[in-house]
Amino acid sequence: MREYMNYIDGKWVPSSTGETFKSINPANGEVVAVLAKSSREDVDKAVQAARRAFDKWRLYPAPRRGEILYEVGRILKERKEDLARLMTQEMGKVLTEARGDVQEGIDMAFYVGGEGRRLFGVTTPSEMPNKFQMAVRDPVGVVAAITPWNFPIAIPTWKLMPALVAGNTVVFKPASDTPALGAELVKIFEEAGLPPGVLNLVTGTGEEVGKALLEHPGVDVISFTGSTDTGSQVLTQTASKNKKISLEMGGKNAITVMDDADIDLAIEGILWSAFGTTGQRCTACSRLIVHKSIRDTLTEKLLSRIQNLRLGDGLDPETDVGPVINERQLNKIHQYVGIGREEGAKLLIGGDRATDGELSKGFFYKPTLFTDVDPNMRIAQEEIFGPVLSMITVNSLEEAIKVNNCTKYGLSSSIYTRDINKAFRAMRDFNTGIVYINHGTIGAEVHLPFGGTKGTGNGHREGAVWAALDVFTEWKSVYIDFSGRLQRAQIDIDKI
Ligand code: UN1
Repeated sequence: MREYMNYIDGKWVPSSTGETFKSINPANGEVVAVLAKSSREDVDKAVQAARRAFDKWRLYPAPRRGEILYEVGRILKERKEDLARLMTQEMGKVLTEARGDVQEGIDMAFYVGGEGRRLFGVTTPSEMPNKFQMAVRDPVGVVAAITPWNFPIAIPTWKLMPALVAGNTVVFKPASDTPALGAELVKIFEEAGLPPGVLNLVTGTGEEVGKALLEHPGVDVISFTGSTDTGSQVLTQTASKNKKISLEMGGKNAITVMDDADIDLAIEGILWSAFGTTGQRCTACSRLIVHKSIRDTLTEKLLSRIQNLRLGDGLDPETDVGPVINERQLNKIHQYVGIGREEGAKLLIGGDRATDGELSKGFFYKPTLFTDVDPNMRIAQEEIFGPVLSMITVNSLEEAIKVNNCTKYGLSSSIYTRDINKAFRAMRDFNTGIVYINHGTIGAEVHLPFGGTKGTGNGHREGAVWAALDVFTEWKSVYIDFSGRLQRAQIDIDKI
Protein backbone atom coordinates (compact mmCIF):
# COMPACT_ATOMS: atom_id res chain seq x y z
CA MET A 1 0.00 0.00 0.00
CA ARG A 2 1.21 3.47 -0.88
CA GLU A 3 1.43 6.41 1.49
CA TYR A 4 1.54 10.06 0.55
CA MET A 5 1.80 13.30 2.44
CA ASN A 6 1.11 16.89 1.50
CA TYR A 7 3.73 18.72 -0.51
CA ILE A 8 4.25 22.22 0.82
CA ASP A 9 7.14 24.55 0.06
CA GLY A 10 9.15 21.76 -1.52
CA LYS A 11 8.74 19.31 1.38
CA TRP A 12 6.54 16.25 1.90
CA VAL A 13 4.80 16.85 5.22
CA PRO A 14 1.97 15.17 7.17
CA SER A 15 -1.26 17.05 7.82
CA SER A 16 -1.15 19.35 10.85
CA THR A 17 -3.53 17.06 12.72
CA GLY A 18 -1.71 13.90 11.70
CA GLU A 19 -5.00 12.54 10.35
CA THR A 20 -5.13 10.38 7.24
CA PHE A 21 -7.73 8.97 4.86
CA LYS A 22 -7.78 6.08 2.41
CA SER A 23 -8.34 5.85 -1.28
CA ILE A 24 -10.19 2.74 -2.37
CA ASN A 25 -10.14 0.59 -5.51
CA PRO A 26 -13.73 0.76 -6.80
CA ALA A 27 -13.38 -2.62 -8.51
CA ASN A 28 -12.78 -4.60 -5.33
CA GLY A 29 -12.87 -2.33 -2.28
CA GLU A 30 -9.15 -2.75 -1.54
CA VAL A 31 -7.19 0.14 -0.09
CA VAL A 32 -4.95 1.71 -2.75
CA ALA A 33 -3.26 4.41 -0.71
CA VAL A 34 -3.26 6.35 2.55
CA LEU A 35 -3.10 10.14 2.39
CA ALA A 36 -2.92 13.21 4.54
CA LYS A 37 -6.36 14.44 5.64
CA SER A 38 -5.65 18.12 5.65
CA SER A 39 -7.14 20.96 7.60
CA ARG A 40 -7.52 24.69 7.12
CA GLU A 41 -4.12 25.14 8.69
CA ASP A 42 -2.47 23.01 6.00
CA VAL A 43 -4.24 24.99 3.32
CA ASP A 44 -3.00 28.19 4.88
CA LYS A 45 0.60 26.93 4.92
CA ALA A 46 0.36 25.89 1.28
CA VAL A 47 -1.11 29.23 0.21
CA GLN A 48 1.57 31.12 2.13
CA ALA A 49 4.28 29.03 0.46
CA ALA A 50 2.76 29.68 -2.96
CA ARG A 51 2.55 33.41 -2.24
CA ARG A 52 6.21 33.55 -1.25
CA ALA A 53 7.29 31.57 -4.31
CA PHE A 54 5.27 33.78 -6.67
CA ASP A 55 7.63 36.74 -6.32
CA LYS A 56 10.49 34.75 -7.84
CA TRP A 57 8.60 32.44 -10.17
CA ARG A 58 6.86 35.24 -12.04
CA LEU A 59 10.30 36.65 -12.91
CA TYR A 60 11.78 33.29 -13.95
CA PRO A 61 12.13 33.43 -17.75
CA ALA A 62 9.05 31.91 -19.36
CA PRO A 63 11.06 29.72 -21.79
CA ARG A 64 12.72 28.11 -18.78
CA ARG A 65 9.37 27.60 -17.09
CA GLY A 66 8.33 25.83 -20.29
CA GLU A 67 11.44 23.65 -20.26
CA ILE A 68 10.43 22.27 -16.87
CA LEU A 69 7.16 21.22 -18.47
CA TYR A 70 9.07 19.41 -21.22
CA GLU A 71 10.86 17.49 -18.48
CA VAL A 72 7.51 16.72 -16.82
CA GLY A 73 6.36 15.40 -20.21
CA ARG A 74 9.43 13.22 -20.53
CA ILE A 75 8.96 11.67 -17.07
CA LEU A 76 5.23 11.20 -17.64
CA LYS A 77 6.07 9.33 -20.83
CA GLU A 78 8.58 7.15 -19.01
CA ARG A 79 6.02 6.33 -16.26
CA LYS A 80 2.98 6.11 -18.49
CA GLU A 81 2.35 2.43 -17.85
CA ASP A 82 2.82 2.60 -14.07
CA LEU A 83 0.59 5.63 -13.76
CA ALA A 84 -2.05 4.03 -15.96
CA ARG A 85 -2.09 0.89 -13.82
CA LEU A 86 -2.37 2.97 -10.67
CA MET A 87 -5.20 4.89 -12.31
CA THR A 88 -7.15 1.75 -13.11
CA GLN A 89 -6.74 0.72 -9.48
CA GLU A 90 -7.62 4.03 -7.94
CA MET A 91 -10.28 5.27 -10.34
CA GLY A 92 -11.52 2.13 -12.09
CA LYS A 93 -11.29 3.08 -15.77
CA VAL A 94 -10.05 0.31 -18.06
CA LEU A 95 -6.32 0.24 -18.69
CA THR A 96 -6.46 1.37 -22.33
CA GLU A 97 -8.39 4.47 -21.27
CA ALA A 98 -6.10 5.07 -18.31
CA ARG A 99 -3.19 5.12 -20.74
CA GLY A 100 -5.10 7.68 -22.77
CA ASP A 101 -5.60 9.83 -19.68
CA VAL A 102 -1.84 9.89 -19.02
CA GLN A 103 -1.20 10.51 -22.72
CA GLU A 104 -3.38 13.61 -22.50
CA GLY A 105 -1.06 14.86 -19.74
CA ILE A 106 1.98 14.16 -21.93
CA ASP A 107 0.36 16.02 -24.83
CA MET A 108 -0.31 18.98 -22.56
CA ALA A 109 3.27 19.05 -21.26
CA PHE A 110 4.85 19.31 -24.71
CA TYR A 111 2.18 21.61 -26.05
CA VAL A 112 2.10 24.03 -23.12
CA GLY A 113 5.88 23.81 -22.60
CA GLY A 114 6.21 25.52 -25.99
CA GLU A 115 4.05 28.37 -24.74
CA GLY A 116 7.02 29.42 -22.64
CA ARG A 117 8.50 30.73 -25.91
CA ARG A 118 5.29 32.43 -27.00
CA LEU A 119 2.99 33.94 -24.37
CA PHE A 120 2.22 36.40 -27.12
CA GLY A 121 1.02 39.86 -26.35
CA VAL A 122 -0.40 42.40 -28.78
CA THR A 123 0.90 45.66 -30.21
CA THR A 124 -1.38 48.28 -31.71
CA PRO A 125 -0.85 51.66 -33.32
CA SER A 126 -1.55 54.72 -31.25
CA GLU A 127 -3.95 57.58 -32.02
CA MET A 128 -1.07 59.94 -31.24
CA PRO A 129 2.33 60.34 -32.88
CA ASN A 130 5.49 59.16 -31.14
CA LYS A 131 3.67 56.82 -28.88
CA PHE A 132 3.94 53.05 -28.70
CA GLN A 133 1.48 50.68 -27.15
CA MET A 134 1.10 47.03 -26.35
CA ALA A 135 -0.77 44.60 -24.16
CA VAL A 136 1.15 41.94 -22.25
CA ARG A 137 -0.01 38.98 -20.22
CA ASP A 138 0.78 39.09 -16.51
CA PRO A 139 0.43 36.09 -14.22
CA VAL A 140 -2.40 36.53 -11.72
CA GLY A 141 -0.79 35.11 -8.58
CA VAL A 142 -1.77 32.03 -6.61
CA VAL A 143 -4.02 29.53 -8.36
CA ALA A 144 -6.09 26.93 -6.52
CA ALA A 145 -6.61 23.93 -8.81
CA ILE A 146 -9.52 21.78 -7.67
CA THR A 147 -9.86 18.72 -9.85
CA PRO A 148 -12.25 15.76 -10.30
CA TRP A 149 -11.62 12.04 -10.10
CA ASN A 150 -12.67 11.05 -13.62
CA PHE A 151 -9.48 12.29 -15.34
CA PRO A 152 -6.96 12.15 -12.49
CA ILE A 153 -3.91 13.06 -14.58
CA ALA A 154 -5.29 14.83 -17.66
CA ILE A 155 -7.50 17.42 -15.98
CA PRO A 156 -4.89 18.49 -13.40
CA THR A 157 -2.44 19.06 -16.27
CA TRP A 158 -5.02 21.30 -18.02
CA LYS A 159 -4.84 23.57 -14.99
CA LEU A 160 -1.33 23.24 -13.56
CA MET A 161 0.57 23.56 -16.82
CA PRO A 162 -0.95 26.77 -18.26
CA ALA A 163 -0.98 28.29 -14.77
CA LEU A 164 2.71 27.54 -14.22
CA VAL A 165 3.99 28.45 -17.67
CA ALA A 166 2.34 31.85 -17.29
CA GLY A 167 4.21 32.46 -14.03
CA ASN A 168 1.56 31.69 -11.40
CA THR A 169 2.13 29.47 -8.41
CA VAL A 170 -0.35 26.76 -7.50
CA VAL A 171 -2.06 24.97 -4.64
CA PHE A 172 -3.43 21.73 -6.01
CA LYS A 173 -6.26 19.79 -4.40
CA PRO A 174 -6.93 16.53 -6.24
CA ALA A 175 -10.28 14.75 -5.82
CA SER A 176 -10.51 12.77 -2.61
CA ASP A 177 -11.29 9.63 -4.66
CA THR A 178 -8.03 9.86 -6.65
CA PRO A 179 -5.48 11.61 -4.46
CA ALA A 180 -2.64 9.12 -5.03
CA LEU A 181 -2.52 10.06 -8.70
CA GLY A 182 -2.48 13.71 -7.74
CA ALA A 183 0.51 13.06 -5.48
CA GLU A 184 2.30 11.05 -8.19
CA LEU A 185 1.85 13.95 -10.59
CA VAL A 186 3.28 16.42 -8.09
CA LYS A 187 6.28 14.12 -7.53
CA ILE A 188 6.97 14.34 -11.25
CA PHE A 189 6.95 18.15 -11.18
CA GLU A 190 9.32 18.00 -8.23
CA GLU A 191 11.69 15.66 -10.08
CA ALA A 192 11.49 17.87 -13.15
CA GLY A 193 13.06 20.67 -11.14
CA LEU A 194 10.19 22.94 -10.18
CA PRO A 195 11.45 25.26 -7.41
CA PRO A 196 9.98 24.85 -3.87
CA GLY A 197 6.64 26.50 -3.22
CA VAL A 198 5.72 26.88 -6.89
CA LEU A 199 3.42 23.86 -6.79
CA ASN A 200 1.90 22.67 -3.51
CA LEU A 201 -0.32 19.67 -2.87
CA VAL A 202 -2.99 19.50 -0.19
CA THR A 203 -5.12 16.36 -0.03
CA GLY A 204 -8.40 15.94 1.81
CA THR A 205 -12.10 16.59 1.46
CA GLY A 206 -13.94 19.25 -0.48
CA GLU A 207 -15.75 20.34 2.67
CA GLU A 208 -12.49 21.04 4.46
CA VAL A 209 -9.69 21.68 1.94
CA GLY A 210 -11.81 22.88 -0.98
CA LYS A 211 -13.78 25.29 1.16
CA ALA A 212 -10.64 26.66 2.83
CA LEU A 213 -9.14 27.37 -0.60
CA LEU A 214 -12.27 29.20 -1.75
CA GLU A 215 -12.21 31.38 1.32
CA HIS A 216 -8.49 32.05 1.57
CA PRO A 217 -7.65 35.70 0.80
CA GLY A 218 -4.25 34.62 -0.57
CA VAL A 219 -5.80 32.70 -3.46
CA ASP A 220 -6.31 34.76 -6.61
CA VAL A 221 -7.72 32.20 -9.05
CA ILE A 222 -9.96 29.22 -8.51
CA SER A 223 -9.90 26.74 -11.35
CA PHE A 224 -12.53 24.12 -10.64
CA THR A 225 -13.76 21.08 -12.55
CA GLY A 226 -16.52 18.99 -11.04
CA SER A 227 -20.26 18.69 -10.62
CA THR A 228 -22.63 21.53 -11.37
CA ASP A 229 -23.88 21.50 -7.78
CA THR A 230 -20.39 21.97 -6.37
CA GLY A 231 -19.53 24.49 -9.07
CA SER A 232 -22.55 26.59 -8.12
CA GLN A 233 -21.42 26.49 -4.50
CA VAL A 234 -17.99 27.69 -5.61
CA LEU A 235 -19.65 30.69 -7.24
CA THR A 236 -21.82 31.50 -4.25
CA GLN A 237 -19.02 31.13 -1.74
CA THR A 238 -16.62 33.31 -3.69
CA ALA A 239 -19.13 35.93 -4.86
CA SER A 240 -17.69 38.76 -2.76
CA LYS A 241 -14.08 37.61 -2.64
CA ASN A 242 -12.50 39.22 -5.73
CA LYS A 243 -11.11 36.05 -7.21
CA LYS A 244 -11.02 34.92 -10.80
CA ILE A 245 -13.18 31.84 -11.08
CA SER A 246 -13.09 29.26 -13.85
CA LEU A 247 -15.71 26.54 -13.70
CA GLU A 248 -15.94 23.41 -15.81
CA MET A 249 -19.04 21.48 -14.85
CA GLY A 250 -21.62 19.05 -16.13
CA GLY A 251 -22.98 17.96 -19.47
CA LYS A 252 -26.00 16.23 -20.92
CA ASN A 253 -24.44 15.46 -24.25
CA ALA A 254 -26.34 13.99 -27.17
CA ILE A 255 -25.54 12.06 -30.31
CA THR A 256 -28.00 12.60 -33.16
CA VAL A 257 -28.27 9.85 -35.75
CA MET A 258 -29.99 10.92 -38.96
CA ASP A 259 -31.78 8.62 -41.40
CA ASP A 260 -28.89 8.83 -43.91
CA ALA A 261 -26.18 7.96 -41.36
CA ASP A 262 -23.76 5.05 -41.48
CA ILE A 263 -25.53 3.19 -38.67
CA ASP A 264 -22.69 0.81 -37.86
CA LEU A 265 -20.27 3.69 -37.50
CA ALA A 266 -22.78 5.51 -35.31
CA ILE A 267 -23.16 2.45 -33.06
CA GLU A 268 -19.41 2.44 -32.43
CA GLY A 269 -19.48 6.12 -31.47
CA ILE A 270 -22.52 5.67 -29.25
CA LEU A 271 -21.05 2.72 -27.35
CA TRP A 272 -17.72 4.47 -26.88
CA SER A 273 -19.29 7.74 -25.76
CA ALA A 274 -22.02 6.34 -23.52
CA PHE A 275 -20.25 3.43 -21.84
CA GLY A 276 -16.55 4.31 -22.20
CA THR A 277 -15.20 5.39 -18.79
CA THR A 278 -18.47 3.84 -17.54
CA GLY A 279 -20.27 7.00 -18.64
CA GLN A 280 -18.25 9.06 -16.18
CA ARG A 281 -17.02 11.83 -18.45
CA CYS A 282 -18.52 15.28 -18.52
CA THR A 283 -18.53 14.76 -22.28
CA ALA A 284 -20.22 11.32 -22.05
CA CYS A 285 -23.18 10.75 -24.34
CA SER A 286 -26.28 10.30 -22.21
CA ARG A 287 -28.93 11.16 -24.81
CA LEU A 288 -29.37 9.50 -28.15
CA ILE A 289 -31.51 11.39 -30.64
CA VAL A 290 -32.59 9.09 -33.42
CA HIS A 291 -34.51 9.69 -36.63
CA LYS A 292 -37.76 7.74 -36.54
CA SER A 293 -37.11 5.86 -39.78
CA ILE A 294 -33.98 4.12 -38.46
CA ARG A 295 -35.02 3.76 -34.84
CA ASP A 296 -35.84 0.05 -34.93
CA THR A 297 -32.71 -1.03 -36.82
CA LEU A 298 -30.50 1.07 -34.60
CA THR A 299 -32.14 -0.12 -31.39
CA GLU A 300 -31.75 -3.75 -32.34
CA LYS A 301 -28.08 -3.40 -33.25
CA LEU A 302 -27.28 -1.29 -30.22
CA LEU A 303 -29.02 -3.69 -27.86
CA SER A 304 -27.05 -6.68 -29.08
CA ARG A 305 -23.80 -4.77 -28.65
CA ILE A 306 -24.72 -3.62 -25.12
CA GLN A 307 -25.56 -7.21 -24.21
CA ASN A 308 -22.01 -8.20 -25.07
CA LEU A 309 -20.23 -5.51 -23.06
CA ARG A 310 -18.15 -7.14 -20.34
CA LEU A 311 -18.06 -5.61 -16.91
CA GLY A 312 -15.03 -6.17 -14.74
CA ASP A 313 -11.77 -4.99 -13.28
CA GLY A 314 -10.16 -2.57 -15.71
CA LEU A 315 -6.82 -4.36 -15.40
CA ASP A 316 -8.33 -7.37 -17.17
CA PRO A 317 -7.85 -6.81 -20.93
CA GLU A 318 -11.22 -8.48 -21.58
CA THR A 319 -13.08 -5.79 -19.66
CA ASP A 320 -15.10 -3.24 -21.63
CA VAL A 321 -16.73 -1.40 -18.75
CA GLY A 322 -15.14 -0.82 -15.33
CA PRO A 323 -16.79 0.06 -12.02
CA VAL A 324 -18.23 3.43 -11.10
CA ILE A 325 -16.20 5.48 -8.67
CA ASN A 326 -17.94 4.82 -5.34
CA GLU A 327 -21.08 3.68 -3.60
CA ARG A 328 -22.61 7.14 -3.44
CA GLN A 329 -22.34 7.46 -7.21
CA LEU A 330 -23.72 3.95 -7.69
CA ASN A 331 -26.77 4.83 -5.62
CA LYS A 332 -27.27 8.07 -7.48
CA ILE A 333 -27.24 6.26 -10.82
CA HIS A 334 -29.71 3.70 -9.54
CA GLN A 335 -31.99 6.43 -8.26
CA TYR A 336 -32.05 8.00 -11.71
CA VAL A 337 -32.98 4.67 -13.24
CA GLY A 338 -35.91 4.54 -10.80
CA ILE A 339 -36.90 8.06 -11.82
CA GLY A 340 -36.77 7.10 -15.51
CA ARG A 341 -39.08 4.15 -14.88
CA GLU A 342 -41.53 6.30 -12.97
CA GLU A 343 -41.48 8.88 -15.73
CA GLY A 344 -42.62 6.19 -18.16
CA ALA A 345 -39.45 5.56 -20.16
CA LYS A 346 -38.97 1.99 -21.37
CA LEU A 347 -36.01 0.20 -19.77
CA LEU A 348 -34.57 -2.00 -22.51
CA ILE A 349 -31.49 -3.36 -20.80
CA GLY A 350 -29.53 -2.91 -17.57
CA GLY A 351 -31.08 -0.85 -14.82
CA ASP A 352 -29.38 -2.58 -11.93
CA ARG A 353 -26.20 -3.07 -9.99
CA ALA A 354 -24.07 -5.99 -11.25
CA THR A 355 -23.25 -8.41 -8.47
CA ASP A 356 -22.20 -11.66 -10.17
CA GLY A 357 -19.14 -13.29 -8.60
CA GLU A 358 -16.21 -10.91 -8.21
CA LEU A 359 -18.35 -7.97 -9.29
CA SER A 360 -20.09 -8.02 -5.92
CA LYS A 361 -16.89 -6.68 -4.33
CA GLY A 362 -16.94 -3.49 -6.38
CA PHE A 363 -19.30 -0.77 -7.57
CA PHE A 364 -20.50 -2.11 -10.89
CA TYR A 365 -23.59 -0.92 -12.72
CA LYS A 366 -25.01 -2.63 -15.78
CA PRO A 367 -24.92 -0.58 -19.00
CA THR A 368 -28.45 0.74 -19.28
CA LEU A 369 -30.61 1.82 -22.20
CA PHE A 370 -33.95 3.59 -21.97
CA THR A 371 -36.11 4.12 -25.05
CA ASP A 372 -39.34 6.08 -25.53
CA VAL A 373 -37.80 8.94 -23.62
CA ASP A 374 -39.41 12.35 -23.72
CA PRO A 375 -36.82 15.16 -23.98
CA ASN A 376 -38.27 16.84 -20.89
CA MET A 377 -37.99 13.84 -18.59
CA ARG A 378 -35.50 14.20 -15.77
CA ILE A 379 -33.37 11.35 -17.14
CA ALA A 380 -33.04 13.40 -20.35
CA GLN A 381 -32.34 16.68 -18.59
CA GLU A 382 -30.13 15.95 -15.58
CA GLU A 383 -26.57 14.71 -15.53
CA ILE A 384 -26.40 11.11 -14.28
CA PHE A 385 -22.64 10.49 -14.68
CA GLY A 386 -22.94 6.77 -15.20
CA PRO A 387 -23.62 4.16 -17.88
CA VAL A 388 -27.21 5.21 -18.62
CA LEU A 389 -28.32 6.18 -22.12
CA SER A 390 -31.74 7.64 -23.00
CA MET A 391 -33.09 7.35 -26.52
CA ILE A 392 -35.35 10.04 -27.94
CA THR A 393 -37.03 9.75 -31.34
CA VAL A 394 -37.35 12.70 -33.72
CA ASN A 395 -38.81 13.30 -37.19
CA SER A 396 -36.42 15.86 -38.63
CA LEU A 397 -33.08 17.60 -38.28
CA GLU A 398 -34.86 20.71 -36.95
CA GLU A 399 -36.42 18.66 -34.19
CA ALA A 400 -33.09 16.99 -33.42
CA ILE A 401 -31.40 20.38 -33.05
CA LYS A 402 -34.16 21.59 -30.77
CA VAL A 403 -33.88 18.50 -28.57
CA ASN A 404 -30.09 18.66 -28.57
CA ASN A 405 -30.22 22.24 -27.33
CA CYS A 406 -32.99 21.88 -24.75
CA THR A 407 -31.02 21.18 -21.58
CA LYS A 408 -29.41 23.55 -19.13
CA TYR A 409 -25.99 22.23 -20.19
CA GLY A 410 -23.90 22.94 -23.28
CA LEU A 411 -20.74 20.87 -23.46
CA SER A 412 -20.61 18.44 -26.38
CA SER A 413 -22.90 17.28 -29.21
CA SER A 414 -22.54 15.02 -32.17
CA ILE A 415 -24.33 14.20 -35.42
CA TYR A 416 -24.02 11.19 -37.65
CA THR A 417 -25.08 11.98 -41.22
CA ARG A 418 -23.73 11.50 -44.73
CA ASP A 419 -25.36 14.73 -45.86
CA ILE A 420 -22.85 17.59 -45.74
CA ASN A 421 -25.61 20.18 -45.60
CA LYS A 422 -27.13 18.58 -42.50
CA ALA A 423 -23.67 18.28 -40.91
CA PHE A 424 -22.94 21.97 -41.40
CA ARG A 425 -26.36 23.04 -40.19
CA ALA A 426 -25.97 20.97 -37.04
CA MET A 427 -22.45 22.34 -36.53
CA ARG A 428 -23.82 25.88 -36.72
CA ASP A 429 -26.98 25.33 -34.68
CA PHE A 430 -25.93 22.99 -31.87
CA ASN A 431 -25.40 25.36 -28.96
CA THR A 432 -22.58 23.48 -27.23
CA GLY A 433 -18.91 24.35 -26.79
CA ILE A 434 -17.83 21.21 -28.69
CA VAL A 435 -19.47 19.67 -31.79
CA TYR A 436 -18.51 16.44 -33.49
CA ILE A 437 -19.46 15.30 -36.98
CA ASN A 438 -19.50 11.53 -37.52
CA HIS A 439 -17.71 10.94 -34.20
CA GLY A 440 -18.99 10.40 -30.63
CA THR A 441 -19.21 13.14 -28.00
CA ILE A 442 -15.93 12.28 -26.25
CA GLY A 443 -12.25 12.44 -27.10
CA ALA A 444 -11.41 16.14 -27.29
CA GLU A 445 -7.79 16.96 -28.15
CA VAL A 446 -5.80 19.32 -25.94
CA HIS A 447 -4.97 22.02 -28.49
CA LEU A 448 -8.57 23.11 -29.07
CA PRO A 449 -10.62 24.92 -26.45
CA PHE A 450 -12.43 22.57 -24.08
CA GLY A 451 -15.53 23.78 -22.30
CA GLY A 452 -19.17 24.52 -22.67
CA THR A 453 -21.96 27.02 -22.79
CA LYS A 454 -24.86 27.67 -20.39
CA GLY A 455 -24.75 25.62 -17.16
CA THR A 456 -21.60 23.75 -18.18
CA GLY A 457 -19.27 26.57 -17.27
CA ASN A 458 -18.84 30.26 -16.69
CA GLY A 459 -17.50 31.27 -20.07
CA HIS A 460 -13.92 30.05 -19.79
CA ARG A 461 -12.12 27.35 -21.73
CA GLU A 462 -9.35 24.88 -20.93
CA GLY A 463 -7.00 22.90 -23.16
CA ALA A 464 -6.00 25.29 -25.97
CA VAL A 465 -3.47 27.38 -24.15
CA TRP A 466 -4.30 30.64 -25.96
CA ALA A 467 -7.84 30.31 -24.56
CA ALA A 468 -6.85 28.89 -21.16
CA LEU A 469 -4.46 31.77 -20.53
CA ASP A 470 -7.43 34.11 -20.20
CA VAL A 471 -7.98 32.46 -16.83
CA PHE A 472 -4.36 32.37 -15.72
CA THR A 473 -3.23 35.81 -16.85
CA GLU A 474 -4.40 39.38 -16.70
CA TRP A 475 -3.95 41.65 -19.69
CA LYS A 476 -1.82 44.67 -18.94
CA SER A 477 -2.09 47.52 -21.45
CA VAL A 478 1.08 49.59 -21.68
CA TYR A 479 1.40 53.06 -23.28
CA ILE A 480 4.87 54.49 -23.93
CA ASP A 481 4.90 58.12 -24.96
CA PHE A 482 8.23 59.18 -26.46
CA SER A 483 7.05 62.56 -27.83
CA GLY A 484 8.45 64.50 -24.86
CA ARG A 485 5.25 66.53 -24.46
CA LEU A 486 1.78 66.08 -22.99
CA GLN A 487 -0.36 64.36 -25.62
CA ARG A 488 -3.95 64.04 -24.52
CA ALA A 489 -5.66 61.13 -26.24
CA GLN A 490 -9.11 61.92 -27.63
CA ILE A 491 -8.52 65.66 -26.98
CA ASP A 492 -5.37 66.73 -28.83
CA ILE A 493 -6.26 64.94 -32.04
CA ASP A 494 -6.35 68.19 -34.07
CA LYS A 495 -2.89 69.24 -32.91
CA ILE A 496 -1.15 66.35 -34.65
C1 UN1 B 1 -14.25 15.01 -19.01
O1 UN1 B 1 -15.15 14.53 -19.68
O2 UN1 B 1 -14.41 15.21 -17.81
O3 UN1 B 1 -12.87 14.91 -24.38
C2 UN1 B 1 -12.95 15.33 -19.65
C3 UN1 B 1 -12.66 13.94 -23.65
C4 UN1 B 1 -11.40 13.90 -22.81
C5 UN1 B 1 -11.54 14.76 -21.61
C6 UN1 B 1 -12.83 14.59 -20.91
N1 UN1 B 1 -10.29 14.35 -23.61
O4 UN1 B 1 -13.44 13.03 -23.58
